[in-house]
Amino acid sequence: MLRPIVASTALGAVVGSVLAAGVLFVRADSPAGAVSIDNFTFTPQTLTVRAGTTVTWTNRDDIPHTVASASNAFAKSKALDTDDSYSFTFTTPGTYQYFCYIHPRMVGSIVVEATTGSNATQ
Ligand SMILES: [Cu+2]
Repeated sequence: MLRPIVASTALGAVVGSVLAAGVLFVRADSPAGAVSIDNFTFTPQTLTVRAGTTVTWTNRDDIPHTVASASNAFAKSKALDTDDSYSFTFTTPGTYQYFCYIHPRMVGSIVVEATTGSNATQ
């Protein structure tokens, strides 16, 4: 009767280490950018990243905010409560203006630069 339990525990350990390896791979391979939302302001207001970067917005304000592309380049976030975050991976070079659709005067932009091959700095 113990055998299935042991087998399932072993499988759990294998799946766990595969997931851990996956996280390490993603971290090493895809750069990250961060924008914080505080006091009705996106900071930095303009963030420059390389193509392939995952940008994460985190709401540090005590009221909900959102992130929406001015040109519908990416799906808009839901309303982010305090400490909620929203991420999008920018793969195409360009300038992406965005705003908070609850407070449309809150604007920011992400500038995505082309990767320059193997000499690109990490
Ligand atoms: Cu807002």
